[in-house]
Amino acid sequence: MCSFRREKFIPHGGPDGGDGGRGGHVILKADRDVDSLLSLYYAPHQRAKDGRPGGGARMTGHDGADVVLPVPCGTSVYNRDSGAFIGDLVDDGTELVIARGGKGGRGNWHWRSPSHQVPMEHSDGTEGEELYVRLELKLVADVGLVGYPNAGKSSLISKISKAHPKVAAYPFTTINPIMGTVFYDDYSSLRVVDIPGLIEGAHTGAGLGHAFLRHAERTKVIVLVIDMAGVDGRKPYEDYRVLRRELKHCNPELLKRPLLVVANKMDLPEAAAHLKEFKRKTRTKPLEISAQDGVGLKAVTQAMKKLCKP
Ligand SMILES: Nc1nc2c(ncn2[C@@H]2O[C@H](COP(=O)(O)OP(=O)(O)OP(=O)(O)O)[C@@H](O)[C@H]2O)c(=O)[nH]1
Ligand SMILES: [Mg+2]
Repeated sequence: MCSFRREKFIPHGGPDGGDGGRGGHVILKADRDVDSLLSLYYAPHQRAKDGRPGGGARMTGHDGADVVLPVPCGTSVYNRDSGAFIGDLVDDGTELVIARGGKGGRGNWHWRSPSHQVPMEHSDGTEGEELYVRLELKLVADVGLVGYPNAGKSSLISKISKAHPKVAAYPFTTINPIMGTVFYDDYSSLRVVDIPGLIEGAHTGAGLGHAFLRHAERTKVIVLVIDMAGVDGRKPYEDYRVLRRELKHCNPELLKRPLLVVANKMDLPEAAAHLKEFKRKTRTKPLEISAQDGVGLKAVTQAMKKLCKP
């Protein structure tokens, strides 16, 4: 504001133009009660409020209100045009300012001096930032279930948590990652994610591809669910090798995580022979379970807990 004090008994009141307020910021805030980016998908243009102009009597204008957009924990923010990584929102409550509001201008009061008593100068505010961002959600879970289609991942998660994904005898029943929470007797809990089935060549796009494996990137432990009965006519130990290879192609870091191998469908008669061969060829000690009958699940959940909290 450029203004001068004019008052009946105050001669030469002098300059008194105040500053403008700053524009609002656009802020993303991780919120554990939000579970998808859907609301931003439908309202992608977000604009914070303008700052208010300064006034006479050295009054500073109001700052513009910020826009705080809740996003799920595990959201990564990238600049859409340059692809540059801007930040991660992992813990509940963390905030990331993605576009700062412009600064307010300065009023003519600032230009006063004994030799410059009628300053008409004032400065304009600056423009706020404007940009396009790409938001990517990587679910934050403690444990990721990885396996071939039909291995029984969904059966397992539905038995150990309250998640109820569809379970059916055809491949690729699960096409989106499903979250479930396992509760323990000591009131602790672990978040488990059921990742859609992987097949050989997933890194080249076969099946549903390996894009979903990014959800495994943030897990502490990976559980490989193997169909030990070989219901779909594959060799279980081959499955194990292929799964490891696909994990490596996706992100070599994944294989450095603690890996828990689970032999599912042990209720079927073929499974025992396969398991013997599996142990010999892979030198692993899989936990034997039957997700369908609920056998051996306690050992799995306990092992998950042990690996997650060393
Ligand atoms: N006999 C037996 N069948 C099982 C067991 N666990 C799962 N199944 C069956 O295997 C089939 C596939 O199970 P799902 O849990 O849907 O397998 P999934 O790994 O989630 O498969 P996708 O979602 O397609 O990747 C279903 O018909 C289940 O009933 C088990 O322990 N024993
Ligand atoms: Mg499934």
